[in-house]
Amino acid sequence: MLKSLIQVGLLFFSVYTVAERKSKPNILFLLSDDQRWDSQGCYDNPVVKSPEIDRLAAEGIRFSNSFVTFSVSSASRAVILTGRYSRSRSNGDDNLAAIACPENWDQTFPAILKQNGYYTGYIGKWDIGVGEEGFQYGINLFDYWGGDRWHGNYWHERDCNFVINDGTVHKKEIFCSCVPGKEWDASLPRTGHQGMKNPIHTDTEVVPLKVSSFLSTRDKAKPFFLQVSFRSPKDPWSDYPQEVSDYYKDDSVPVSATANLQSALKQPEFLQNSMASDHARSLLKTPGRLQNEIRKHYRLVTGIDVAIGKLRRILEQEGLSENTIIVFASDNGAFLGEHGFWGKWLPYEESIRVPLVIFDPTIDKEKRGRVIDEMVLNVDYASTFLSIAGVKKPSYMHGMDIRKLMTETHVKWRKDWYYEFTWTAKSLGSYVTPIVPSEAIRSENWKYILFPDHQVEQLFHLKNDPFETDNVVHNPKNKKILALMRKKLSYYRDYYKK
Ligand SMILES: [Ca+2]
Ligand SMILES: [Zn+2]
Repeated sequence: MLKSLIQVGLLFFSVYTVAERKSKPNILFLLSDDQRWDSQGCYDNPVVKSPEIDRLAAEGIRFSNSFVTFSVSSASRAVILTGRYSRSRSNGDDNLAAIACPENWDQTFPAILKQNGYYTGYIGKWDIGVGEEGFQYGINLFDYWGGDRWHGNYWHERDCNFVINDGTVHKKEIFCSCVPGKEWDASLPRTGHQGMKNPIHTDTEVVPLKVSSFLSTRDKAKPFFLQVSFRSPKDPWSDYPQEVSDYYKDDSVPVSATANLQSALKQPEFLQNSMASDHARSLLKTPGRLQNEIRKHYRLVTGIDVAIGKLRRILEQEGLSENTIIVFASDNGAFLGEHGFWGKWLPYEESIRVPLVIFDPTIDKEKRGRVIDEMVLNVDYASTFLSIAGVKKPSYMHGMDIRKLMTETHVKWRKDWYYEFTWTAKSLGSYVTPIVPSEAIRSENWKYILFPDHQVEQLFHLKNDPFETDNVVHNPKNKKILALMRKKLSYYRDYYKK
């Protein structure tokens, strides 16, 4: 009896592993650029129309507390790629993507997925590493390469290399060959439609075209991983697609309680004079201007949404919708005038908090359609992708496996985490105002911020003060929590250096 049970067990075991190997899920990772968490309907935005993301959240899982550990494109993308804190390789100033370099490319998650039988592809903004060397790095890392130069273009001509190249043979020639324009830096590929002959739009039209190209040229015997890095909704915000140009025209757009000059004047002087304030101040001075800018930004968000709808239909047509996990996130947030700030970089919520929606058709139906409140980070994505592929997380990766939260109950999870921003923008030259470096500890209830160059500390009680308006660092009542936060910061700073 026992013997036959063991035999049956063994039989089941071997059948299971073969079936599992055959049906490893595909992963479609959609990464938007500079999109804060609350710019979509499913995150309670009262204005933005985002039916496709909302549906993805309703059919999948939405994460209400999702953050980035380093809030700027290049660094966040390198953190995602390596699953490591930036500090582990660099103190920052010149090469933001120093943790992702050719010497450790085989330690990144796409390389590991490839080693484990995945066919891999990349489409859109890359922005990791410096110049041609950085592109070369991406080209070597993926089977299909559709990465674009710099931030990528909003508008392309129909016969542009980026649009027509299939991403498998002439990988180096795939970059946009559209004529540079005048309004944007002329040394970069043109963004915007002015002066172009027959343009199409990057995110709503090019992305589905490129994804179809990837799907038709891939090795169909293998499961795939495809990362799509959207151009939207990063500035310039005037370049939204024509098909959404009428959206939000007549909508009243609410702005945050701290998007005003009074809040701006409350900030320490070094922050008021930093790059984060340059643009916001001028917008806040004229009523209505900020709302108009936000309308354009929201059109770009809806442009992505339209593209996601097209992608889901393509997956359905290809018979891939039941075995393809879709992950939607953003590389960093964006201020919309809060505290008089613009851009990102600083450790306030608007800058570090991003959307995360995971649609996983392979998990039980009753586990879907949920909201998960645990704090998840961009440094977790690499470990999570490997977990989906059934690959053990290497010890050098700092992140946690988000999929555990999706499939298991009572998961032991982080209660706080470390934020780092070591870059000053000095490498961009003297024409930009510097960015102020910062570090922070973000817990469920508190945020502690250190501006190391100025030795200025801030402490916010997030539960009572979600808009971070009342710095209680000097309140004697908070002595204990302040001491704890200082200790945590110095611990994490050293820990991630290794
Ligand atoms: Ca970005
Ligand atoms: Zn182009």
